[in-house]
Amino acid sequence: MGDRFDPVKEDRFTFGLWTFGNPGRDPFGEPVRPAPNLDSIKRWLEVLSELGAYGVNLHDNDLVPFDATPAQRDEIVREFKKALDATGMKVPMATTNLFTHPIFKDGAFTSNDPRVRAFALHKTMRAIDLGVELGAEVYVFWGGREGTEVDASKDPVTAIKRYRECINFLCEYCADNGYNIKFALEAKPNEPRGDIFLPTTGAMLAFIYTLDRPDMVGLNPEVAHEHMAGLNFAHAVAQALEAGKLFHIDLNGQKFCRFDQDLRFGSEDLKGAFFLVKLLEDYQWPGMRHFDAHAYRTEDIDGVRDFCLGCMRTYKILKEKVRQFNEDPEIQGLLKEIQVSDERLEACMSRYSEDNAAFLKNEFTYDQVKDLAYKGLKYEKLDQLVVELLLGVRP
Ligand code: GCO
Ligand code: MN
Ligand code: MN
Repeated sequence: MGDRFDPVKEDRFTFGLWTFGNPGRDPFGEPVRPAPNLDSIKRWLEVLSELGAYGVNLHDNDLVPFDATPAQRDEIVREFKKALDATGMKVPMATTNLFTHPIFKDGAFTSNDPRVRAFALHKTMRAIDLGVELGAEVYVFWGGREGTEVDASKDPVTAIKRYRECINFLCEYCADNGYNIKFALEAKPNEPRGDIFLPTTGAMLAFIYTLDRPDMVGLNPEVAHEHMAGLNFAHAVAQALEAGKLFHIDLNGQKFCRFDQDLRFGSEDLKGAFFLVKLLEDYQWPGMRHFDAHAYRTEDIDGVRDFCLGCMRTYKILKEKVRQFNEDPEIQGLLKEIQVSDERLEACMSRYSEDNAAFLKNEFTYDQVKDLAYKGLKYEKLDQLVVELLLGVRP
């Protein structure tokens, strides 16, 4: 489109091979675009690089078919690396497909059958090797099949213990091999399972602190997954960020409380997308801006290109809106009024002491706040200013 919102490598935008490669199959309809193969992947590396993307991420089987021989694997990886070099594209994140093959129909790390769990570890260790070979420094775990439809079939406490055992095992594997890689866990409430274990970013965060090596493990929150659960995504990301656990992010669009739509970033809930970008930019979060989404089923290959460009441009446009928000005198003036400060009180609340408690309990009474109870906070005005800023009519 040729303006300042066109992406450049420094923006650090990445796409999964499974995103631009998505053939548009859904539970009711056949693919509408060709299935990806090594040649089309190579072409996409060129297209994305020209568009200004920084890199691609992959599941093991996005690149190497499930049944490839070791020699075929090596040949594919060699070719792929050549294409990466030629286009300057990087692979900052990798992950394992533990959901497509029928062997994982009742879970991988939480399967009732130890043979399936063992195979999940076998597959993941090899996929981690591949990720490390390609230069990935973040390894994502999305437990798509880790769940149930039939609650009688699985004790959920046992399932969590199995999950923990596998993540612990894989952390040791990476440490033992000296791999410079961190794990990022991705929560989702349901789909493809009726219910997926550890369904929200918050649940995943609590799980991390029960692991043997919590320092190695963080989060990969996804817009769509939190919106499926009806939650405020920016709030989930903020908690991860504040805890130093935002290791990766899956950006996309999603109508609330529906099936997993994986829409173009910013195509739904623009205000939510704005506050997400604001959070990441205000806190100068250093990670990749990764898109885990796919083009509408109405699109051909040109439409997929439009989709990729759209994700990146919308992010950059919202980033510009964040700058405007932060410099808008009226908005900033209102915020100053709203965000009151009181040094004495704040110092008193910041640390418990007998004196501080006595002051708050005995001297600081309702009398001193009663005027606040019915005082308007001007949030209507503030929010309207945000809406007008997003609609492009602020000066
Ligand atoms: C989904 C998930 C996946 C994962 C991917 C990487 O709902 O299908 O979001 O796209 O992010 O498997 O782990
Ligand atoms: Mn998803
Ligand atoms: Mn995802």
